[in-house]
Amino acid sequence: MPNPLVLGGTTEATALCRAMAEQGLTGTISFAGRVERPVRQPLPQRVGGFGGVEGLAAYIRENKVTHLIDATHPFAAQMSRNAVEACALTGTPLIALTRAPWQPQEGDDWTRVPDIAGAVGALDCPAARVMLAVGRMHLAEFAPNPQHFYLLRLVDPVQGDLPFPDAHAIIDRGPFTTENDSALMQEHRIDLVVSKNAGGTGAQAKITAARQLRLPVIMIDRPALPDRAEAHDVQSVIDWLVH
Ligand code: 3Y8
Ligand code: NAP
Repeated sequence: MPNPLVLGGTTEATALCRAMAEQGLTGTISFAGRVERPVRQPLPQRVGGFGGVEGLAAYIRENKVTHLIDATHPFAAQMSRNAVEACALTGTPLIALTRAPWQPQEGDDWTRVPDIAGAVGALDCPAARVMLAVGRMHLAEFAPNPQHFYLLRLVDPVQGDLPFPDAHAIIDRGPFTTENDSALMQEHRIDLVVSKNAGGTGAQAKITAARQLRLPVIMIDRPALPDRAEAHDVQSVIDWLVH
């Protein structure tokens, strides 16, 4: 019986764990512990870092993990790099469950930047009303542009002050809906959106809403990831796991 470890934290990881449980498969899903209450999962879960590559390799050995499934977010690049190295060290089969990046469509007004720093650079512009929906971890990097009003969306409240003089934080977790994001943008008179190119559906609402409202988007490209086997749907991963 396979004993997989799923690196989670995405809509796809949750869907995978639900399908595995429905098909009578066991395994463990892992979270970094970024938020107070990770979403309930149909498989046993563990929370917290492993302690780098060595820590993950030790976890694999000690828990007799037979397969590693990296279903983390495309921006969780460090975790994905560690997974490739730990699986090479321990000879553990690895597959990534990932989703294609969003592509600009008719009506989109994207300015693509290579990383968070590129987005900060693109915000060196006259005062605007910016929807900054990139989570909490990189907020401080956006401090150099205090001229803007920022509409923030966070999973958990920030302890202490926000790094901007003029900001409003919404505490909410996705997946989000287009109508909700469209209403939010109109209510706060947003005229610019900043987003990671997360792909998938959970974070996509603001991109669709921006298109409908004809708002420009600063789109942050994904970090480069090492080569590894990849699947884009849950059943392919399960077929890989059981065969
Ligand atoms: C802790 C685990 C599920 C997973 C759902 C997806 C969809 C909803 C939309 C916006 C964008 C953002 C953020 C976002 C979304 C899904 C997915 C996704 C974006 C949870 C979760 C964990 C996290 C961590 C969190 C980060 C933050 C990023 C908020 C669970 C809810 C902005 C990414 O406060 C913090 O420290 C938050 C940190 C990493 C990025 C950042 O830099 O701050 N996700 N998000 C995981 C762990 O501990 O290992 O509780 O469900 C999961 C989800 N968030 O099961 O349905 O699949 O992407 N997550 C981005 O895409 O830009 C919000 O607001 O429009
Ligand atoms: P990261 O920068 O790639 O990883 C930093 C460190 O966090 C890793 O080296 C590891 O610590 C720990 N870690 C990350 N994911 C983990 C997991 N699933 N289980 C156990 N430890 C984990 O990761 P991140 O960008 O902070 O993302 C953290 C979590 O949030 C992931 O589960 C990811 O899927 C989820 N998430 C992230 C984003 C995003 O925008 N980054 C969006 C949605 C969801 P050790 O080195 O100690 O093992």
